[in-house]
Amino acid sequence: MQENILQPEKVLVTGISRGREDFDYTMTELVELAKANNYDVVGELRQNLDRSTAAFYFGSGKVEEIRELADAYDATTVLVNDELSPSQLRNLERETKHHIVDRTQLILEIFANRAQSKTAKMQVEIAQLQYALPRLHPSANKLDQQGGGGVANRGAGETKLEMDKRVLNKRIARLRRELKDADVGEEVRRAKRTDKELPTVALVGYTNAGKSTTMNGLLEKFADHPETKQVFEKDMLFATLDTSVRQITLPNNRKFLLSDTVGFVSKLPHTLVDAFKATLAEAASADLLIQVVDYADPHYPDMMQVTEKTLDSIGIHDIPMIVAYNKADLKAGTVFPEVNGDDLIYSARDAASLDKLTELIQSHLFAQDVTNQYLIPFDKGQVVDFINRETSVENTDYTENGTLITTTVNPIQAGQLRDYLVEA
Ligand SMILES: Nc1nc2c(ncn2[C@@H]2O[C@H](COP(=O)(O)OP(=O)(O)OP(=O)(O)O)[C@@H](O)[C@H]2O)c(=O)[nH]1
Ligand SMILES: [Mg+2]
Repeated sequence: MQENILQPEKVLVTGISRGREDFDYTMTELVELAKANNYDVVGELRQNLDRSTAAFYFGSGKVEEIRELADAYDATTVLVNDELSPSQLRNLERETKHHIVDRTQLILEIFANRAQSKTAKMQVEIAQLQYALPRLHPSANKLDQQGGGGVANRGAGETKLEMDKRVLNKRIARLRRELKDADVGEEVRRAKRTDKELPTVALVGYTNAGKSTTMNGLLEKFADHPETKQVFEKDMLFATLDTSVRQITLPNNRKFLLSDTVGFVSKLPHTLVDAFKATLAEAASADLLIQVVDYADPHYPDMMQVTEKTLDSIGIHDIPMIVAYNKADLKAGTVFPEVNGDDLIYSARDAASLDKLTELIQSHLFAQDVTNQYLIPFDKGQVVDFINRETSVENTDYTENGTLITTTVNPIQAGQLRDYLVEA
């Protein structure tokens, strides 16, 4: 293996409180995001301030302090905990004499580094271009507080700006067209086509909560084919950027589709949420959501709030949800697996936990199933085949009048088999 001779870039982590209770948590998370992007965090600077200032984001006096601290620590870049306006970004860069990266840009960089599939790459690029668009500026050296730039300032610079904007807009439009052709939903539809009306379950939640590990655990136990591909799981932020869909067939022959998708983080840039709508659409069409929570992280209540808010912002409401409190093995003294209504305390690495999760999924998806007895005449072999293949058979008897089968069926199958029903 080649040794990495590149020294990680040294950064200073900064932010203002805005009177928010989750300030501490978002600052801690900013450090994690910085590490995820291979930055070396050498210092931190916080300011208690209720509102950001239009020109500098920070209040008076702080900008000078940032410059001195960054110099003292030999930091090349200053990370800021919020998305900055174009003018705040320019002004801060000029006054601190350091490269400024705001939270949005940092998250965009991580996504860009992680993106593997063509679709993920296109989605990230759209988000990056949309971030860049309002930040193109012809007079980067001029102090301006409102970001307007001024109409009096017409000249060669502005012409170039217009041209740059046109190029970016054209690129965005082209990527959008290509994305539409690539059709992110294709994998899902393919799975649905071959398997008729299978119910779908989507794993959602904060990044690094254990969604992919949960999916792999269920696949190992119940995948339709032994060779069904596992999904990528890793202890890092945003390991998953694409949606994967797999079929699960339970021992009682009940089937459903399970999907794993991109995780959330606090202050997820709206350009990214927008760009990833197609990827997240799978969760939007699910019959059941499993919100995976990292129960071992002390900040898990904040993370749940962010998840609920993000789901809401992408238009996901009113889908039944199991809340699955994961990594119970890392939380000393926790008894697991434990079911409490629709909630589960579990570990994605524990077989008994996965059984409990499966029971919960079944109780949601198959609540309308009924157990019936059917009498199938001997000349209707294909009906017996259908029952054996598609339903959950409990008992089969061969009588004079045909095959007598006791089985559990869903409402659609009950309709299809109506003619053979033996009334109780
Ligand atoms: N100890 C322990 N570790 C777990 C458990 N579940 C997941 N992990 C670990 O947590 C890390 C993140 O798991 P992933 O499944 O990749 O998390 P994810 O929710 O898919 O994360 P993103 O794809 O980044 O959104 C991995 O290192 C897993 O091995 C668990 O129950 N116990
Ligand atoms: Mg994942």
